[in-house]
Amino acid sequence: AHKRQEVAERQSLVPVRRLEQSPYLQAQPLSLSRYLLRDDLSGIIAEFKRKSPSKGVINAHAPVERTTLGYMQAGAAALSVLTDTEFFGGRNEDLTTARRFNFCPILRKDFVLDEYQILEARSIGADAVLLIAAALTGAEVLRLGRFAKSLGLEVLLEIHNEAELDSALHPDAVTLVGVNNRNLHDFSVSLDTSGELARRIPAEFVKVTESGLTSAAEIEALRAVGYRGFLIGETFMRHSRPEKACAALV
Ligand code: IGP
Repeated sequence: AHKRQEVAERQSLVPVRRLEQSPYLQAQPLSLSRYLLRDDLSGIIAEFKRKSPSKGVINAHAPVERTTLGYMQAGAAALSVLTDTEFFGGRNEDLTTARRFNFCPILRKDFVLDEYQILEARSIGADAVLLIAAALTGAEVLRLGRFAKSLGLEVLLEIHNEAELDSALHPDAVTLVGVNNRNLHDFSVSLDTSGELARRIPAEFVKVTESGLTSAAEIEALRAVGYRGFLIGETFMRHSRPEKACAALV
């Protein structure tokens, strides 16, 4: 409900016709899925996240420019930038800053509820958007996913369990499926979630494992069961120089 209000307020300040004038709409977005499937890249999606509901402040000082450029130089295949302010301390400008300093795919991490936010993602320089199955109906995933696709953005559908997978997996709206290892109710993390759901996800979708990853050994174990994308935030961000933690893991 909060999110809807926040989006409505932004929309009255920055109407759709203004978003449509963004120079980023003239550029071709990069394909997150293709970058993750490249075998000369690491598959790591390195996240810029200042705080979270489960951990509070993780890193209040690392600058977006140095951190995201450092992530890419360290060998991250792609970036994830939180733009939600209330829970994650992010802003749209963070993503645009990351865009200016990088030439890899960027995932906009936010709670997407409507088309405006998807056009907004495109207008700030994102290449892909996250849709969270737990927060949307199957019909909404289909509608929003198709809209994203019409703008050239890829959709990463986030799931936590098989029921969400069954209700929201639309091949013409979704390109990547992300299994979130973090339980949204108690914030506990178990990589077994990814282990168990791997064989339920049809092969046409690129599999991404999200949250709680801390080591190269964990990444290799999940790669062996089919994951090609590894979304990592806190393990990097809790260091004063997150890009160095990324370099140490790649
Ligand atoms: C990263 P971690 O445990 O490495 O910091 O997790 C990412 O998976 C997490 O930030 C995330 C998230 C989300 C944040 C996953 N899904 C949805 C906001 C909204």
